[in-house]
Amino acid sequence: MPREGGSSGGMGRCGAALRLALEGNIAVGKSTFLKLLGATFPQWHLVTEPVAQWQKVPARGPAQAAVSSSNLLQMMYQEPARWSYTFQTFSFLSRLKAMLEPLDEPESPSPVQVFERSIYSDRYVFAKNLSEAGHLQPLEWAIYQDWHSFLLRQLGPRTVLHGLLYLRATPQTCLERLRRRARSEEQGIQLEYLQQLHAQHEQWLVEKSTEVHFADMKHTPVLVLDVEKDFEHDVAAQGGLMAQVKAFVT
Ligand code: DGT
Repeated sequence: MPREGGSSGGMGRCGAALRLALEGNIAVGKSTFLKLLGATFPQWHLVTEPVAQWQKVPARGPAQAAVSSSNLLQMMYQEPARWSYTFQTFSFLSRLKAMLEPLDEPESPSPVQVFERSIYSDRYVFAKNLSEAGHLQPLEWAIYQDWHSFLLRQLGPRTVLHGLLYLRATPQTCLERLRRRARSEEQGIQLEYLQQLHAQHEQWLVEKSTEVHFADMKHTPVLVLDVEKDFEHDVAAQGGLMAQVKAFVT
């Protein structure tokens, strides 16, 4: 069970499936990478990030009827000081639900589950960064951390990941990919924000200087995958990346 303090190591499984998260900066190529994993390992269970849910959050009237919807992603980018805490509660909840969702076929031999981002990047990349940038008030950051730790301790082994795949590229490259895909909510994103998120990923996954509060996650193996060079249309690069993932899980 994940608990505060102590340590453990190795890619030990809990239950049948090996659970991995795919981490990396905004627009680094996680969705493309996930599709590649799906094509290479068709028996794996892949869970995409619910960005569409964040873009259309239903608001409910007194009788619980959906009266309208809000684009929380856009609200967070437009007014970060007002909406960051709300965003992090919602993104955490959607990530937790995805993680706790039972597999469709519990008896199937699906040996590996891969989640696009995780309840850990929610805290150790995004919420931490928003706190350091002053968009989460100290009180909000304290409350976030309190319920995050409490819930994960209560939920125990089901919230443990056995490995982390870190897609790594420079912030400049991510910015170019972000501009190319032109998601409307992200128009105002500047290089500085991607540099901050890059630094958070590096501290957490490479330098290991971020304090991780869960014993079962302190020594989770990390596979760093260099995707500075665009792999989307490069079959040889794709083969190299998939071979690294295969070696990591076996
Ligand atoms: P990809 O496939 O590597 O291009 O990845 P994206 O950009 O589709 O997916 P991702 O996870 O980087 O995020 C989608 C959008 O949501 C992006 O604008 C960043 C934002 N976002 C994701 N998670 C969080 C979070 O926990 N907090 C905040 N503030 N923003 C987040």
